[in-house]
Amino acid sequence: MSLKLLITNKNYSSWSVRAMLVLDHFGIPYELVLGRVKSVEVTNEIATEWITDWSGAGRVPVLRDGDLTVWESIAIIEYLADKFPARPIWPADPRARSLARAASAEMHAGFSNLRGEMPMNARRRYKDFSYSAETAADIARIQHLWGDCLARSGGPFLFGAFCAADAMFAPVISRFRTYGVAMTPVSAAYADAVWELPAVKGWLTDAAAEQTIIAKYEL
Ligand SMILES: N[C@@H](CCC(=O)N[C@@H](CS)C(=O)NCC(=O)O)C(=O)O
Repeated sequence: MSLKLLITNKNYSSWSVRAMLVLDHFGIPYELVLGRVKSVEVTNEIATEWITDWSGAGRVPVLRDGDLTVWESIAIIEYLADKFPARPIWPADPRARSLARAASAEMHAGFSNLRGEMPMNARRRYKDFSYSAETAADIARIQHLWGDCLARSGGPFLFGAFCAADAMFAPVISRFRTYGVAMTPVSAAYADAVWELPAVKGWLTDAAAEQTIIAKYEL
């Protein structure tokens, strides 16, 4: 198999999950490889590879296609869209595609308060989790953005059919569920639609079964 995706785990590694969902949802064959980070203390580590042997950036995900190495989740997704043009990884309509890319770029570059205060932990559920006003603003912006996209497309996914933008936000849905974030009815229906996808169900089943524990993400 020529494509290999290096990740650390499926429970905590939100950027890994984004690339993995694109591969899984669009039926692209690949080999999953588990990597480890020198600086992170992990219990029950089962990784076989040092991430720094794959990428100087030292972060996951990393995609290898033969002698080509691509890092950064969004660049990996763009590479997959280029390599598999018959798969609708981005919307076909150029206007919708530009908005899907804008939403994905906003996710990739932003929402640092949400990401910092609510690390992804797909299998955990917290009650009465409190968060800062800055994180509340991130949550409001995300739900506003989803509402705009869904109103424009008619749903059930942000741009009609599931695309890369939905993969970029799937870990946010996981965070909302983990930390009990209240969602608008429109956001909740969108989250439910994403959670019904076979690729998402597979991710969550695997995450729940993982033995790896990263203490700093167990709040
Ligand atoms: N901007 C990068 C972020 C990648 C990233 O931060 N990955 C985390 C795991 S989700 C990581 O490798 N953390 C290890 C570390 O920071 O040492 C991307 O989009 O791929």
